[in-house]
Amino acid sequence: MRIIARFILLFVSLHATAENGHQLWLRAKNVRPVQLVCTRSSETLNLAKEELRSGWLGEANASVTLTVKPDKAVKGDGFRLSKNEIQANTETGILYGVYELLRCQQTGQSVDEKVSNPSYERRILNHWDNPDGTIERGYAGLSIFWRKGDEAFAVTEADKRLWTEYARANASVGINGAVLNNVNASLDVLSAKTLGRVKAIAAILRPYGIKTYLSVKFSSPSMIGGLKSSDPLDPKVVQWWTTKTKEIYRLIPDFGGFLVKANSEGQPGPQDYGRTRADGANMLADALNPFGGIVMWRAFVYSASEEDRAKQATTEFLPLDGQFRDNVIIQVKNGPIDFQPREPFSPLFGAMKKSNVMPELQITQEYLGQSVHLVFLSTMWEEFLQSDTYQEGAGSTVARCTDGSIFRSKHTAIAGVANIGLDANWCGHPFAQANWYAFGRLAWNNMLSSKQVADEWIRLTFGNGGSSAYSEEWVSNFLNPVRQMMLESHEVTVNYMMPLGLHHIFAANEHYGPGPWWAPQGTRKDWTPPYYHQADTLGIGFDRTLTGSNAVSQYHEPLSTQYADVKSCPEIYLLWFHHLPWEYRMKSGKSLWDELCYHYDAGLQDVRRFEKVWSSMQTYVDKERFEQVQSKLREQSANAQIWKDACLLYFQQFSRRPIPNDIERPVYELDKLLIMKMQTN
Ligand code: GCW
Repeated sequence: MRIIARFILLFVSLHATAENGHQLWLRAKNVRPVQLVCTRSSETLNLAKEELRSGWLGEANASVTLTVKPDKAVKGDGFRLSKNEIQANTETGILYGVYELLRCQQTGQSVDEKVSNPSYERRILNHWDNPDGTIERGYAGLSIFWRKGDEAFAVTEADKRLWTEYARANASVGINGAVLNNVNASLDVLSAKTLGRVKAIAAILRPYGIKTYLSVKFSSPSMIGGLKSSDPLDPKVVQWWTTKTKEIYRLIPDFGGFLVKANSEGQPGPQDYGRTRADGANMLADALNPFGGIVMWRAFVYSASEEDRAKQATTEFLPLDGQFRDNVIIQVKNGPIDFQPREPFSPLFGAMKKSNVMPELQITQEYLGQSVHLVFLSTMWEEFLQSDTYQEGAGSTVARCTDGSIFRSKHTAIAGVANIGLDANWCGHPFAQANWYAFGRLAWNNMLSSKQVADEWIRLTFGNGGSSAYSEEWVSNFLNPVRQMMLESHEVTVNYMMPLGLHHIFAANEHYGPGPWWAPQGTRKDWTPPYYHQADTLGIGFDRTLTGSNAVSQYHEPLSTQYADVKSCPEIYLLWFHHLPWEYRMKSGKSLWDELCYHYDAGLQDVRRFEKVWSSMQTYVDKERFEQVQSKLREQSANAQIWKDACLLYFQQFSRRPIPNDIERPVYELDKLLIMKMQTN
């Protein structure tokens, strides 16, 4: 008996110390006492105080003053910070100031006097979670919000604990909104039971400054409301949404609003009734307006028409500019197609001058190795945010076009499709946590460098809880090489998946492995890779110049000319905009075919190098995370081999050229690759 008891104890204590990654980047240790001066008290301020007490690494017994008072230099939930004082217009601003102060301490930076204002008013996670608990494009377990079964709507203590941890993690990086369900919205979302649960979630998120939003199905009035139609101009439909919206606000007074995917990939929308997208968005916006709610109306639209898919969103939305209510924000994916490993920015940014426009980024790695590949997305987002649209002269970056610096938008926002699930470590891959972190940090400050973001994240996540742990040795042997690996990881992945502007050459619908050949009979052309790579014996690439789809014309000069001219088109976008002969001379002097081969091979070699980098980190990382990352990198490099072999051997059938001799030979046969299904875990 005693032995069993001892075993249980051992198991419990082992379990308690096993590192499962659940704490994310919030790991302060060796904290010191601190004296707090704050005359007010509220749920949010109490959280702020509690965070300071449990995370203070400054001078022992120092005194810190928290003051809520109006200050013109401070905007929204921004704050004024100094070593011993945090001042803000709002209580949430105080909380953000506390997290910033603690982050400085925990990462070993000095706390400089400064005002910090958010780049975007709304910094929102989009959860593609379904009511049955599954997650579309989720790779880290089931939903933290929804589940199926008898207990689906019971709000348990475990639920509350998890939602609190989730809220805290978000607030610590400035995220202040969560869309709780999939844009492919279920009709159940507006049921009384579901709204009851939303109310419970909202109650937990509220003190952390986070608003809840819902994705709604446009056809709800006819599908669940008993109406004959869902025509946005039908007064009964308007009335239905008005009543429903009131019901929601009765339950959740600070409800954020609706996210809508309409007339896109089979979803219903205003066009089903001969109305415009603006008619649809405005009808919902009017219902929300009395309560201060907003509509995020997605521009992810394309149909099986003959027009180049990359052009369709702009063709449809640009003529509607100026027709949307000021509480509508057009939510545009970063690129014109669909979260590909690399895309140029969507030409809608900066072009819709009379509408609120917000970027949608994808944190979940649908097209970037899911929860297996180590890919730090911050560099990709930085490249996007800093892209110059030239819409109002040089320097009209996407960041400035969307954050209110250039256009006087009533609302500014940015969304990221979440990578969060019930997995103990939330995101599947330990390094995928860095993408959640980076989204929040860039949403708060869209000028941050990825280098800084990576640096912070590594220190907080692997640094043993505080600045005292950052010896020079640790910095040079752990932090620097790991940060370098993170900063290179996106380019490396692009290299072994889709270099030089190639895009959408995945096998089947799971978007994981390579399938440049994938085109089952009867499948819509624009859902198959050959539509995108256009490889033939003459060359490869999608001609989007005047001789092709002329998508280049959607960009503002000088970009339009720059992209159209093969000489000035950046090589990272070459095959996005041009169909070129295999023997085309690249800037390196190599032929296009050879260059393609070198890119694929470099990607593979670099992942192998990452494996070695990580293997040398054993002494700096707990066993669990060390081994988990090691095993995932092993799989990533096996996958990179498959990507390289599949793409080169397949395209070689058209190029009819040898793979340069100094490149490692493919190890697979093409006919095996054609039938191979790459596993995602
Ligand atoms: O990227 C594609 C995904 C779909 C997704 C869609 C969208 C939610 O493959 O799974 O649906 O985009 O963004 O609406």
